[in-house]
Amino acid sequence: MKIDPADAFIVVDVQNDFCPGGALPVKDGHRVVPMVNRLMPFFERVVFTRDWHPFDHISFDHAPQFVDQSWPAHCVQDTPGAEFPAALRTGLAAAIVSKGVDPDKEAYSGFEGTDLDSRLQRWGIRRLFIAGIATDYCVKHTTLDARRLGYEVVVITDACRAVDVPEGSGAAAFEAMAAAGAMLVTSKDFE
Ligand code: VGL
Ligand code: ZN
Repeated sequence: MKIDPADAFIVVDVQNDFCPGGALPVKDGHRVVPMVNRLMPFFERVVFTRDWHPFDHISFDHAPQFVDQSWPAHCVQDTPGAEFPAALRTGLAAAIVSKGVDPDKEAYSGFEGTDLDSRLQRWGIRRLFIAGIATDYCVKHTTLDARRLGYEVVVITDACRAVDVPEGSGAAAFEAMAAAGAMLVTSKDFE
């Protein structure tokens, strides 16, 4: 891949609660960390999104069903579960965008209720490279919003991990992103 100054790398919700041992563990979530670390230096602009919920967020449920988008309490503001994994090279990020902050609203997309679009516009960004967790929720919704907003989007598939409940929803999400005009690549396309 040839990267230029109009490109930005959006790292979606690589947070402790989405890794093994976390409150809403995504299988092999921690595996994206070394990949993201390797990819970040290719970009002048890196943005981290983070799920940043109040303790009483609307999506939290004592008997979470996942398929109906009710979840165990996760990524509660200022708790260890909401932090980035220690191994993630957060110093390379130009910005951190918090979402899901409103107790009454779900927000899977990094653009929803945030200044992400205006920041990217200010930097002159036209193309987004996207990776992170979870493929079938925040990666998908961030990608679909980016396409609606007119960005070119490249999803780095092997640097994403899915909730995958029901099984296959991760694969279906990649199909939906491709259908919306996102290009799918792997981290091997960077060297
Ligand atoms: C996410 C479920 C609930 C995500 C966030 O980051 O994909 N998934 N909240
Ligand atoms: Zn959430």
